[in-house]
Amino acid sequence: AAELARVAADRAAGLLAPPAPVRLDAVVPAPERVLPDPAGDYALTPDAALRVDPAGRDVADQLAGWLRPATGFPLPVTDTAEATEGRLTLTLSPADTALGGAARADDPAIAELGAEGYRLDVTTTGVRITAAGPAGLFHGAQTLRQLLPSAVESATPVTERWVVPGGTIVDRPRFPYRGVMLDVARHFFGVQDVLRVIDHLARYKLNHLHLHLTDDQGWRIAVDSWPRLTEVGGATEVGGGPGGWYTRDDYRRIVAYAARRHVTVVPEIDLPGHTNAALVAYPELAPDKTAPPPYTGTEVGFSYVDPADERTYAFVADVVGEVAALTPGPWFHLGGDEAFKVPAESYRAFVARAQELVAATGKTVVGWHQLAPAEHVDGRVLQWWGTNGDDPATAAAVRRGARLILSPGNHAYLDMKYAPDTPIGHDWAGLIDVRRAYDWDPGTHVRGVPAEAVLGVEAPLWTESVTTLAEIEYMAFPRLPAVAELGWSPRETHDWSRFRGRLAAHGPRWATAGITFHPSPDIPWP
Ligand code: TNX
Repeated sequence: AAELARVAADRAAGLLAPPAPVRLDAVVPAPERVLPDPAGDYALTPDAALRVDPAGRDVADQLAGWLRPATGFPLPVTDTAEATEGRLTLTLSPADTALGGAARADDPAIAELGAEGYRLDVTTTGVRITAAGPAGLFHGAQTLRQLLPSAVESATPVTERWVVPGGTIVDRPRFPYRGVMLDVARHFFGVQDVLRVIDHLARYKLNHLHLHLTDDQGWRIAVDSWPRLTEVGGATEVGGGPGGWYTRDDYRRIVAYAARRHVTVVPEIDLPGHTNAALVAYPELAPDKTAPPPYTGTEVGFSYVDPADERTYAFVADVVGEVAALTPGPWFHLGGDEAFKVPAESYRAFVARAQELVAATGKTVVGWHQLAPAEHVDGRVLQWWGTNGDDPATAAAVRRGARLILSPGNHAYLDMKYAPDTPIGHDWAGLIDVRRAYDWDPGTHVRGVPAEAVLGVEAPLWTESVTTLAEIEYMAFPRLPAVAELGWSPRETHDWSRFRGRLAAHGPRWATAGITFHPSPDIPWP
């Protein structure tokens, strides 16, 4: 009994021990400006309420939803107009209004923080997040979530002192485009898995989810005018598994869930190569008009739709039209990589026509940087996945007006192994430990491409060897936060030793949230 009592007392002491204090500068990605005020710590208490402007209501509801399970507090959400009590306040500041009395002379006005920036003030009496719009409030709310003890990630109530460190954060992104690509073609991932990945993006202020929807091994998005694409082309995947596809409603659900988290979905239909699944479904699209066998291996570069047949362009127009109509975001990704069997001249001609078909839907063309030699179309964006930072064709396309998304294979690829003993993944672009994922600069990475032409960064996850949500998470954590920081944080904050320290504190968060991660030896986990 004495032993039991001692154990119980130890446990209680453990529960009551003050949490490891979170520092105001512990946020990932690093904020633009952090002004700690050690005298201003705020303790969230059971009577706290959230007050919000009507347009920020949905963000406040989400924030309350993140905080209620672990705290067990009711955290009612009320309109700023009706309630005077409340310790967490989310306000939208109209673009022409400078900050009130709390503003320091050298602070940018909220309007200057843009659509995604925010200001967060923590004082002994409460927390205030101010932004020009809901996206900024949302990013501010994610910052607040990181400033609470890691136990906030618990799905059930925890006894804890819910202290938020005092001070002010003024923050906005370096680049407007910050993304992750998920290959749902090599292995199919259901809607629930994709929604969880969107939550992971949102934590780290990533704002684009690029879905690689089609490839040799499977076609994953329903197209009403070409139903066999999914009925036949969707029924395979790498390794011979059952595959799968998204119905129009599935896709709408993904898009809507992402939108609520201020994430834009970028659909990719990979053309003219990587199309074996489409050719199995519709042999008329094949150069020799015969159906190839379904493909469940992992080679690339062997398939292509017939660039010499008008029927192919009708197909592209139908597919692009339907997928664009389902997609509220401004982007449409045409793929364009590894069409090794298509001669350069017909490749360029095909791409030029396909780009026009995208433009006709009102979307902006995105494509892998192999699109570069094709003629320019207004606003087009190339996605750099090279490994040597040097490609004259890409630099020339940028001079003609293209912008660039940086996904260098040897830094940003989430499917590369961390180390030789990583159980899944590739190594064709080298091994990518956390430091390698972090230590590069998107603004200066490609020769001849000025920082002004860089739209942002994206971390692609190809899934030839990735078969489960846990494996997605294992490859993404902790490299996804590293790439997110390159996309969000000002270059002046770039510092490997400080980054690894900040990142280390996220391990317990992931563990508590049930997120699988690679316990990289690069990081001084607590
Ligand atoms: C190259 S990167 C590909 C993909 C593969 C990937 C594997 C790119 C645009 N194409 O088809 O899945 O390598 O790392």
